[in-house]
Amino acid sequence: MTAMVEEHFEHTLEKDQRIEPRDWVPEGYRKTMIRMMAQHAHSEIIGMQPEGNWITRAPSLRRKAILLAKVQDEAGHGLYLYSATETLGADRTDLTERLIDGKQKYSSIFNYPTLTFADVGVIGWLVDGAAICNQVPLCRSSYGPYARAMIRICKEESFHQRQGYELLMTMMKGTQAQRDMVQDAVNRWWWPSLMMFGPPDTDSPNTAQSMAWRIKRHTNDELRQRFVDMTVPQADILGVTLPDPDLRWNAERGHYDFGEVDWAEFKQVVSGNGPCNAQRVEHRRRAHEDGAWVREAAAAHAAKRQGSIA
Ligand code: FAQ
Repeated sequence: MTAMVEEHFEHTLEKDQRIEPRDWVPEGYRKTMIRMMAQHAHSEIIGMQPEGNWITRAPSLRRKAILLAKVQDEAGHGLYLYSATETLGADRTDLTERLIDGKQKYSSIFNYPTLTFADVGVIGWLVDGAAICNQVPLCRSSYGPYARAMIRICKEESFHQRQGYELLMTMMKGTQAQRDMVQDAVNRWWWPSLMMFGPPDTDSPNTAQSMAWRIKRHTNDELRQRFVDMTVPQADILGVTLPDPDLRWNAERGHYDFGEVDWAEFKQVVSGNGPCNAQRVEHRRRAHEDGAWVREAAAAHAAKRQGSIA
């Protein structure tokens, strides 16, 4: 029996088909998928904060409506991904508690502050751009519920990326002060965006196994390079400079060369010591505690309905 289910798992991967919740999976596969989906869900939920910070201060009704829609989409992505983790037996309440107790990670990028409205544009352009670059290949990830979630999420991320780029285009056509604001935001967000792809391949403990299980389809460095190649021409069109003196086209490689990411900073941020880690987690904790009465009311309502049906 065990040999048969193991064979089914291996065959499914070999044929590049999807693993579904009903299928047997090795314990390591289940744990890896839950970790990755939970971290992704947490990132979407925590990721609402840096931009959400600007909803009340958006410069026009149009920008406010767009930003509100984007942040709502992020909440939707988070909930969708928590549901995907539940198909593998995880419990959403438990995952939320692990997040606010600092036991589970979320993307390092959301621990940086949003100082001006240009940051909203740069998050759309660079952060959503990096997210798309990382997540489009995950639409072919071996775990069915995650791969399917990625299809919808990527479509929405793509709208997010365009709204950011359009916002920046508008600011770049404005005053010198607006152009300076955009450049300043690019200077602050460029390197943290490159960190979103994770540690270098030589220092990435999970990549080899996740590639073998076809959970990940490319390594961290491959995707980081793809992002740089995609973004440099966009920066030229926008008229901003990317803050890397080593950035140049390498005709031999057919890619842009770029400087070394500050991995010491990355490690600091991932281990909880970034500029906004404490604030982000504390905000999430408060929202969770303030929402307790809603969860209780929903549970009471569900119990009552079930009673009346029975
Ligand atoms: N930040 O061995 P690896 C978004 C952790 S969504 C924090 O290379 P792996 C949308 C890693 O988890 C952004 N931790 O790990 C949006 C592992 O942890 P462990 C989130 C990081 O899994 C836009 C350890 O380091 N996207 O932006 C980071 O093979 C705008 C060792 O690393 C996803 O989650 C990091 N940057 O590769 C929302 C996509 N990098 O084992 C709002 C799915 C690594 O200690 C506004 N995830 N770590 O628990 C992935 O593709 C992968 O999990 C990677 C990491 C590539 C992130």
